[in-house]
Amino acid sequence: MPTAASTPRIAIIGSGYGGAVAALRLAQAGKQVDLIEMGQDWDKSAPEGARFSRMDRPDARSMWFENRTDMPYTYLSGLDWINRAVPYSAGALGIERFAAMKVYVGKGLGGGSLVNGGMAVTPRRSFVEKVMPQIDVNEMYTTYLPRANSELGVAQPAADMIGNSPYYQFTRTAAAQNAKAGYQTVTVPNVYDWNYMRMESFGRVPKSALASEVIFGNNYGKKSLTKTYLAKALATGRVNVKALTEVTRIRRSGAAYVLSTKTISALGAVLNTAETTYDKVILAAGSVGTTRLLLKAQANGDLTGLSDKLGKGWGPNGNTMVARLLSGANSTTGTVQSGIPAQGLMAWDDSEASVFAEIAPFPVGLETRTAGYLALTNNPNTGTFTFNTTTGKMELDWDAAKHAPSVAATKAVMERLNAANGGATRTDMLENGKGYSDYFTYHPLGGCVLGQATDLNGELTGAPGVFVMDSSLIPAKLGVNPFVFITALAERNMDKLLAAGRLA
Ligand code: FAE
Repeated sequence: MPTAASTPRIAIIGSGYGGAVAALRLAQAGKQVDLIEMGQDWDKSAPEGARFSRMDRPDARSMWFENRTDMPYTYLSGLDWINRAVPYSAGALGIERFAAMKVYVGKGLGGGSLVNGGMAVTPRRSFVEKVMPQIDVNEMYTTYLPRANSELGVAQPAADMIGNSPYYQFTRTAAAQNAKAGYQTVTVPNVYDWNYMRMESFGRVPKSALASEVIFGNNYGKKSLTKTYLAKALATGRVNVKALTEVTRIRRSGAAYVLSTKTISALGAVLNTAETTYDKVILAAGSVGTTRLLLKAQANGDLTGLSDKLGKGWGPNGNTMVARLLSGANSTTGTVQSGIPAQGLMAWDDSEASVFAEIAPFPVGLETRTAGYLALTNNPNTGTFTFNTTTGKMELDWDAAKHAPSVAATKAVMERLNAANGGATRTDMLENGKGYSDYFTYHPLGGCVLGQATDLNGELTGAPGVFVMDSSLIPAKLGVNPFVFITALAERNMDKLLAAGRLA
């Protein structure tokens, strides 16, 4: 049915950072939108306090249709002690599995903001100038990054918590070891409410970050998107959330687009399928989700004329995880640990040896004398997604060889820490006895790169009226955790698209 240009039917696919920014800015511009999200609307699924599970007590709310948890640190002392069987259902943490790479993703209204560590870091300008020369970087640093930080509620960690709390002994010990090895320690801003965390430590409010909640969601304290962008967007009354609804196909129909959807119960039973026509479609299903929908549409002939750059420019943001077993005096990391990281080792100069190693907690309730790190690195390699029409699955060519420069850079830093402080890299916590992870990421980036598979505002080449708004726009790496930049880029693109009348 034709609609007047002033009332376009608009769908947003996915409700993470890109989707949440798009929903808010469209609603504020007076547009009605359908926000289609394959995961649960957790605020509706359960009362506050009962939405998410602890890391050490996983249950049906934890994993997205898995029979068992699959945590980044798989073992302790080589024992299969960490992962547990869980009921197969629509939990908050998903894993996209490829031949040699596992991509962790958030599932539900709020996307990755539900399960991530809240680390909200503005990338260094010199590096953004290198990786995204196609944008006006000045505008990002004067307008869009400040706006994103403000809307997301980013704050520096509380000095008293890092300085004195027993929950941050792990970070103090690692910081002292950085200093001894001649490395700089930096604080890592976060969207966790530090006042709330302080009250947790006093026992005045229900514990969340201090009770092993993070990767399966936080019941309190974390300003996930449902408390920031999405709360504002929903308050306009113009955003219609369709939760537990997956877009399975996008195809062109004249000047409009037909989305096929499948709505399920939390246990996975298909409740209905539908086809709905929209004038404008915003893809915000994340790097993997967006690229998969588009490559599938290209392979099936549902969308023609797409760029041959589609699927390219992917990377894991150089993510490499490592743990050191500390030795000697001053090597305790505490029997209690906050789930929210607060500091990192900064050894970044934009060269390929650059490492930003965030000091990661390992809150298992034991003194493990273990310093964990999530290292972000400057890996020169990129990956490519392709769609296999025989299996109907998207494939990714990232492997250990492509990851090797990230491992080498991280290893150089860890060896210097070990040489200065004693201690050794643990090989009893990751898969296959590895000391450095090269097979998973929390930070998938790229696949539908801005200005390559899209125009410079995110409109998909060959498909006018389809816009990409998420982490797939950013090629491969950023040098820091990505959600602040993803948010800022979506703000930029929405400003430009609305001003140009592309969403009218
Ligand atoms: P994302 O947030 O992934 O949202 C995509 C949404 O689309 C999800 O809700 C999906 O369920 C939904 N979806 C996918 N496919 C479909 C479909 N076909 N139909 C309907 N819905 C669909 O996308 N980043 C940081 O900056 N700091 C951190 O501390 C940090 N820690 C992390 C820890 C973990 C465990 C994980 C998994 C990620 C972490 N990240 C962190 C990464 C960050 O959350 C991620 O870069 C962003 O969430 C990506 O934002 P997008 O908008 O691209």
